[in-house]
Amino acid sequence: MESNWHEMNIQWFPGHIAKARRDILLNIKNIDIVIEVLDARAPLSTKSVFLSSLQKNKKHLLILNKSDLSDDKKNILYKNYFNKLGYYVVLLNSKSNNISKIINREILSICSDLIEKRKNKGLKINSFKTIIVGMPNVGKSTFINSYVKKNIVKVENHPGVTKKMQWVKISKDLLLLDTPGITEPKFSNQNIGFNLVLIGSLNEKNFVLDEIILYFVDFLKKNYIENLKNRYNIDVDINDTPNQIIEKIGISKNIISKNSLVDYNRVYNTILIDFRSGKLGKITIDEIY
Ligand SMILES: Nc1nc2c(ncn2[C@@H]2O[C@H](COP(=O)(O)OP(=O)(O)OP(=O)(O)O)[C@@H](O)[C@H]2O)c(=O)[nH]1
Ligand SMILES: [Mg+2]
Repeated sequence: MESNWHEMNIQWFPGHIAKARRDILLNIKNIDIVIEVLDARAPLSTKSVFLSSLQKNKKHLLILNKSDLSDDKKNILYKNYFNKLGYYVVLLNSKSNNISKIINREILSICSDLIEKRKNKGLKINSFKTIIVGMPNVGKSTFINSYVKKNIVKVENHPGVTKKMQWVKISKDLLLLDTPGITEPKFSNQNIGFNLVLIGSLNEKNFVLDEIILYFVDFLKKNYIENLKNRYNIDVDINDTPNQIIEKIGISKNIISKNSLVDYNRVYNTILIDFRSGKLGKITIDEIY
């Protein structure tokens, strides 16, 4: 069987993403602020290489979204990490209801020099165009809806929901462009692809889950062993193999097939659902060095 790694490299670049990237290139010239939404559980894996390469002279705000699901300590580390690289950074839960205040304050501060310039030229001072970009399913449309306080664009819990670019008028002074999630045609290493499946940015239906979940269980054992123990009510030894841990989870949660053996596929899905929904606890899967 082909490995997941090979499969991933050929499957994750559908036509509408290639088109979205072309459209972003066409629109970005007229934009004042690029707002890139990352998933705080995997901020490095969801950081777009494509966007980094084209934003040399743009103001660039990173939203570390879903920070309600990520590790609080890592949130701070990543905020500092991206600040040092020259980005403006906001940690956010886009499902909370106070985000317009936070973002407005941030935009005014980011654009203070632009406002000054416009003032001097006698132009309208605080009218801004922003583009919302990021990988699939990171919460771009949720961010917009929450910002305007109404369901203006479509949100669903799977990747590839937004298919076309869409301008959203926030107020007479602020225009937002919602874009489909974009991915890289190739990733520099396999773990990035695995992490994108784990957070739901790539659809797990296109992959064989076992390799990904065994990798994840090994990561949990090394970094979040208490979460594993608490969620599944099991003892975990640091020398356990991922397969042994899967076995323990299956027995503890009674995920057993007709032949009285642990049903591995159902355990894989349980772990995936528990992680995505936050039931495994607040976890960040990208490792920062
Ligand atoms: N817990 C949590 N869930 C979030 C947050 N933001 C978005 N979500 C959920 O994430 C899922 C995807 O949200 P969307 O807004 O559709 O994501 P998108 O980036 O527009 O996705 P595409 O259009 O497919 O690229 C939905 O189930 C949202 O409810 C957040 O900050 N916290
Ligand atoms: Mg969307």
